[in-house]
Amino acid sequence: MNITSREQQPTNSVDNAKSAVNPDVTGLSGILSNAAACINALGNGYESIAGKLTQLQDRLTHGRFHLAVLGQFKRGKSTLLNALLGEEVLPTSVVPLTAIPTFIRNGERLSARVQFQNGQDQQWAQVETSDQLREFLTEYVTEEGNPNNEREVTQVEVFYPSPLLNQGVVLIDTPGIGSTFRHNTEATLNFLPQCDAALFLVSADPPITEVEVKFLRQVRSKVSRLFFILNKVDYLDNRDRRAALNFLRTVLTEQANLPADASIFCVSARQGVASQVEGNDALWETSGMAELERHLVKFLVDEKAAALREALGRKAADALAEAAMRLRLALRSLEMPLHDLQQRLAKLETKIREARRQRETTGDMLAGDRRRMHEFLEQTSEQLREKASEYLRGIVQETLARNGQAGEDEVKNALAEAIPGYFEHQVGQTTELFTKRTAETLKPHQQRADELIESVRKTAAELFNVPYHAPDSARAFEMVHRPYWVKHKWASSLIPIPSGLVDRSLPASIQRKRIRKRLLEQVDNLVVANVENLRWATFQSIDQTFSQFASTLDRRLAETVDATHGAIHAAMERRQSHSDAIASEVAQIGTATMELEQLRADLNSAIAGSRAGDTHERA
Ligand SMILES: Nc1nc2c(ncn2[C@@H]2O[C@H](COP(=O)(O)OP(=O)(O)OP(=O)(O)O)[C@@H](O)[C@H]2O)c(=O)[nH]1
Ligand SMILES: [Mg+2]
Repeated sequence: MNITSREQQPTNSVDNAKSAVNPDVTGLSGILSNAAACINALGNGYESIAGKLTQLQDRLTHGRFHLAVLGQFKRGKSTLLNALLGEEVLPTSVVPLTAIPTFIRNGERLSARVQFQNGQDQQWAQVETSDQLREFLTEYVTEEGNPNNEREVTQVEVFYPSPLLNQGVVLIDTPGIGSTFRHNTEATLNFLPQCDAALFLVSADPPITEVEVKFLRQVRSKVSRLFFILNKVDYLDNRDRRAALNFLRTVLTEQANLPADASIFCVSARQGVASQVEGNDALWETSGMAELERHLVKFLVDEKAAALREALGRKAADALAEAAMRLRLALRSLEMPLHDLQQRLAKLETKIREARRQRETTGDMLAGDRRRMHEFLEQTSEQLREKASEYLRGIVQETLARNGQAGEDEVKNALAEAIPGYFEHQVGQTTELFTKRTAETLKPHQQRADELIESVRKTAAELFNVPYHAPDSARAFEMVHRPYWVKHKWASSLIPIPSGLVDRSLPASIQRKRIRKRLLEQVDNLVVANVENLRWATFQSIDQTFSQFASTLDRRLAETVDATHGAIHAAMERRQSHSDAIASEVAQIGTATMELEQLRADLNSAIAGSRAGDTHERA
């Protein structure tokens, strides 16, 4: 094992603000890197925005999609990741263990990098075997090796060659919530905004707890794409497994407001690891891991690139807008007489309190609209069931009538031919209907949300006499579509009807009647299955759109408050403590403001360009 010593990273100083922008780099990624360098050079108060931009740029370059495993302590999160990787890379234990979020990325050879709180040091390990890697990680990511995070680690990255990680997906092992190590819960809650999707893990034994339900609600407000996993099913026989699954489903539906048919994967991560180590394919299937892996691969192929680009573009635009507003407010706050500044700040604080009260009212109205949208979906599905049943039953009757001798095979072929086209058409109509209806429903909310955020920005802008940018509604709200269901394979095959002894002894006409009856019953089952697929996918789209809308609103409001109140407050503190340094700071901010404005304009045209089909930098 080769562990390098801590390396010093170059630091940015205020002096290089003018040279931070490199005119030679272009495209979305170049703009992000210039914007990060420019903001980074501003130093105090801007570190988080600069850090955000650097991370976004990095993720764009590598097409990195953050898929985290979340859950209560000891549910088997690290074991599940080991099963997916095919080796015991991450430390696991019977006591609460993982303490630091661990990012597992694709790499040509096994290695790990640890970053520390001072942001300047890092430690690398190049290793030969997964055992060595696990030993190294134990020193940094576990309660055992790094109690209370006394080593002041912020992040650990593991580089590992794996086909699952090939396409830029980053799997993230997170500390379990709810253990006596409260800092582990905090580490995971702080990490949630970085998740693009998550596997929410509970175990069959013990069953889901109140702590987990509360955590799930928090997760749902931050992560819109979730997969549920019931782990440790090897403890249970088939009957108990069904009971555990039913219990989980009831809790998810009644207490976490999830749809009754949300997909839940039953797995034994422990058997999954064993099957990988032994190369036992049959055990990989029976452990449930094979099905989970297939589902994940499909999700990543279908949705990763779009989801990532959408997330990164929006996050970058928000970060730049926030920085621009902050700079202008800081400038005014530094120039204004102190007494005046105090009075204006007090007025802004009153406005912020009012906006927070209004946000609560919007939340209640959104919940009502989401419920009504679900009811409308139920009605639409019921109508579609009736319509589809009538249509497909018609095909059965017609095929049988066309030829008195037509049997099961002819009917089967006729249905297999008709079903995909029929349901594809219904998908198109349903998508159109719900996209339109969701847009109509959310439009007034969007207007109110814009007004709310605008009112805070406007108050700050007016009080401090700076121009303000109205929020960009089109970018803030986008309907969530789930492309996978459009590519769904429709259920269209009939189960062969066994002709029993009784049937064979009956006259031919009665035999045909019985076959027709059974065919019609099966048609009804096919209708139920297909309509159900469509209903469930639409349900998810609605739910995700509403959740995303609410969490976007919260994020925008919090960022607005931070960008206005935070900047003014910081400037006031500087006025009170270092009045002699203010003149040079004012000049510096003036230059940075101009640079940033140019970068914002560049970014907006780059996003517009990529939307219009410019796929040069596609993640
Ligand atoms: N029987 C059984 N045990 C499992 C399974 N998955 C994990 N375990 C065991 O559960 C214990 C906890 O597993 P970990 O993977 O460390 O759990 P974790 O969720 O990462 O725990 P924290 O990092 O503390 O949050 C270990 O003893 C595992 O061997 C499983 O599918 N079946
Ligand atoms: Mg763990």
